[in-house]
Amino acid sequence: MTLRPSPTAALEGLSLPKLDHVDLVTVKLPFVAPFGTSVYVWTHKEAMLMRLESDGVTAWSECVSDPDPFYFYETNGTTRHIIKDFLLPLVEPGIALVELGARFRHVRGHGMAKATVENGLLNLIALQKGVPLHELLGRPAKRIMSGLSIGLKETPADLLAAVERGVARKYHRIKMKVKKGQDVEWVRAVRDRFPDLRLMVDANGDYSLSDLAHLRRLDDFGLMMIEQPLSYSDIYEHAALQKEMTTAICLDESIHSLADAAAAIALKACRIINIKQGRVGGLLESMRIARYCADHGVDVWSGGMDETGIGRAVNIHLQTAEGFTLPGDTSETSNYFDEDVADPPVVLGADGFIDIPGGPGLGVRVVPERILKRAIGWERLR
Ligand code: OSB
Ligand code: MG
Repeated sequence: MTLRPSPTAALEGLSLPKLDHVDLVTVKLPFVAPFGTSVYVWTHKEAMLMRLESDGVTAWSECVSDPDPFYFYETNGTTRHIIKDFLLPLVEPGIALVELGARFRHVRGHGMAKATVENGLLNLIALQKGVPLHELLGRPAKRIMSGLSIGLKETPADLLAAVERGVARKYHRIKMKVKKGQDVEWVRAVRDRFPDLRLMVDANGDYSLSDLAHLRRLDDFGLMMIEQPLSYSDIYEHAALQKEMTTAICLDESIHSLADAAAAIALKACRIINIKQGRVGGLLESMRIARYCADHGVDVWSGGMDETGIGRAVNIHLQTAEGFTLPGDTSETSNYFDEDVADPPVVLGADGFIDIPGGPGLGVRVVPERILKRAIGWERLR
């Protein structure tokens, strides 16, 4: 038997830099169009950004919480509270990054808050070393697969037009949101028009097991997967559903940690997992989950939270890690924003792939004037 290095081996020798300043900056950016899901319709992105400064080097990270608890329990209010009162006090210069992980485990849950701090520190360390984030993670560069998430639309014609635009851009797969009463016939309309499209649906937990007969009708459409059909907190009932459906189930909301992923796999609750680095507490836990899934024959992709260019870049670097076998929710910046806070925007190549932005750290440049233009709150924590 050959012993493989742990998925986070490259990070084991790192220690934390000193921090001269830490700020939380909340920005509000209009979406190019409302983003509808079974749980809410968002018209703006309200993102809490973290700015770290150390010896003249500035590193940014993005918290993926929303102002509301409609997708996930954390909100911009709770993430601020947890970061300020519990996580940041644990960040001591000179301690090992792995020691910080151990300290963070004392705080239960609140993965989005943890990921914000961890992402900021990793970006800062990468900038100080002059290496791209994926290199700090121990991963070689590669081109990243793209995927589009299409929100609920007013009419099937609007949906078909959005799918058509995605197909023309050469996205590697298209996901459409569904909800009760807006599912089978809408999927049929897309499938009839695009017979070979790599297509999947996301219900954000809108169904229950009593909808089994209805959900099984989705098996006719050759979908890549159905994402989170049942409750946001369930694993067990998804196992019962997966037994009765041929379409692969993908879990999103239910997976907060490696332990959750292991439970879901042991119960055969899904065949695919959506890893959002924010939802699971950061890049290190994401890499552990992806490795575990690879070892257990479960496909993984990187989810998105309609991030600004900061969080979008983090998701791109993450996808160099072992185990990310499927295209994720990584779309062009222009799908959400006319003007982002960071440059360059994400743009697909002619073959639908995304190039990792070049240069140290995230490889994107946060534009101060755009931050000032979009800022609705600024708090100095240190
Ligand atoms: O369920 O994957 C989801 C966006 C916000 C909250 C939840 C979800 C989503 C998306 C969009 O589907 C992902 C993206 O394009 O970034
Ligand atoms: Mg989802």
